[in-house]
Amino acid sequence: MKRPHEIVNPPRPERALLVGHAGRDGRGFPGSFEELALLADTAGARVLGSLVQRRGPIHPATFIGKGKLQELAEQARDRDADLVIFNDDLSAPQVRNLEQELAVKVVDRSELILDIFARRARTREARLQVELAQLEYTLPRLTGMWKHLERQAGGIGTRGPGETQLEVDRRRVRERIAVLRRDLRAVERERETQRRKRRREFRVALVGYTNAGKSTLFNALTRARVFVEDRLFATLDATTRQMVSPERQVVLLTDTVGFIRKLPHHLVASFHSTLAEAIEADLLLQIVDAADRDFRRQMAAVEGVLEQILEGPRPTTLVFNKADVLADAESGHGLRVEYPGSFVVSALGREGLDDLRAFLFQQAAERGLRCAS
Ligand SMILES: Nc1nc2c(ncn2[C@@H]2O[C@H](COP(=O)(O)OP(=O)(O)OP(=O)(O)O)[C@@H](O)[C@H]2O)c(=O)[nH]1
Ligand SMILES: [Mg+2]
Repeated sequence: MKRPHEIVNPPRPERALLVGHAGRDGRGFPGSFEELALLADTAGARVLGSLVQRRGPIHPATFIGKGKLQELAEQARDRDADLVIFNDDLSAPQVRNLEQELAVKVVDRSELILDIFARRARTREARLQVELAQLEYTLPRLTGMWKHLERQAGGIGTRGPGETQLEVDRRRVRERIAVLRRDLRAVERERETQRRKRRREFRVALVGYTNAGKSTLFNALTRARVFVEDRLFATLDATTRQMVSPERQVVLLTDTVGFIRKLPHHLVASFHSTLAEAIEADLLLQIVDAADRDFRRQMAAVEGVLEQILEGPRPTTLVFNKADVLADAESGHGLRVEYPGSFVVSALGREGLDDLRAFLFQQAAERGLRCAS
């Protein structure tokens, strides 16, 4: 029999209000703001409601204007919110001012994304990369945050007299960053050795916006069982599998982490070892959720991240996924006309995959010929 103290209640989801400034992302604003709700949900929060500043400049001290701030404070109080999530990055002083005014925790979009990555990181490599990104994000924000705590630390193990708490905190963070960088370099060397063995093979990486269906397509093409979920950032690691044609042609396919608008640049930098497979691939397949009305902006965001991580242009083939939920067959045809050389498939419904497979093997064969000559 269970004793009462053994009954564990699931943690209460944090109750969140979302805040956006419509002037920030131009026409992309509704999409990026809807996405914030998905991010909050993925992070385990319950979204109570949202508040949008439609016009006006960014307020340097509190990001939103005075009137909106008052409205937000009332909502937070009336609806018993635990936290407020902003769709844009905030400076350390802005967070401090807002927390003072609102009397609840304030989190920005980057922090939310970092939090999701931290929750979802399973492998050692992913954990190291996320922690590095989180600390890099925190370091500049430590500035002045602890002014009220500033005091002489002194004593054993500190640098000596005159060091303030802030300096101690900063130094600890920097030391930890150095350790993480060193550990990650070791991981990267290991992967590099693995990759060298594969260098003769034709390598294809699936890249694209989070939730586009990369892992579903990867599983369908390789019979792997990579984790799939209708939430953001289901995948944080790189998985590579072989595809072999009846003629024994081999293609190496890699599934990896997805991208998003305003992806914190620390994350992109620290995920270098996971993204290395994509960085070195012979061909990129950019998977696009054709059923998302924002897919063109999502494509632009993906291309932006690719530009950051690749040294030059890379052969890329577009794969429009989720054809099963497109309004009609016409829209699939329209996409193929608009983007010549692209494929329209349903990874879930396993439609259009034979053509895609044939294309990949043909590319591999052509490369084999090039290499042999
Ligand atoms: N209707 C439909 N849904 C699909 C299709 N392909 C994938 N999905 C769904 O889309 C959601 C996301 O799929 P994933 O394969 O996890 O997407 P991903 O691109 O790997 O996402 P991340 O790992 O988060 O970047 C899941 O709920 C899938 O079932 C498709 O062809 N049609
Ligand atoms: Mg995935």
